[in-house]
Amino acid sequence: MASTLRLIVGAVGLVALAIGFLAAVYLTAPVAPGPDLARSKSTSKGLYSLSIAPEAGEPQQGQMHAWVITVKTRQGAPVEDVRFAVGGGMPKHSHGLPTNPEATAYLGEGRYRIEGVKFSMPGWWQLKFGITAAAGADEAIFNLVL
Ligand SMILES: [Cu+2]
Repeated sequence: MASTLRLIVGAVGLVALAIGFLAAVYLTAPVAPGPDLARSKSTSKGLYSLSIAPEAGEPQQGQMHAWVITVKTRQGAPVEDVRFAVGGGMPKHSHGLPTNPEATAYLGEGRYRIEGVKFSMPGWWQLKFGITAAAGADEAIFNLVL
């Protein structure tokens, strides 16, 4: 009888140890870093500061929609006469955008409308903006998760 009790206490102790070990592993495991979802950032060479916003609510999967991108100098002055190259895709799927978005209008104050954006599936997308203006050519990548 005493030996059975010792066995049970031992088994319970082992289970507790295992749970403690798993909890320690789980709690100290590094959290997988998600993509940076900032919608305002400097271009890679620091020539411009960009911010993007969907023109009419958050984009839905499969829906053609437009973004407004604001281009400012490092000092914060609106940038006019920008030439854009818009690209992107899904980095985890190795495919590009299903459409060819374009800047279609200058809205003033450094703001431009980018039309023809479509995210055809859920997941992690990137929008890449090549910016060419008086200060030179630069680019930035924005991450979006649908
Ligand atoms: Cu995909």
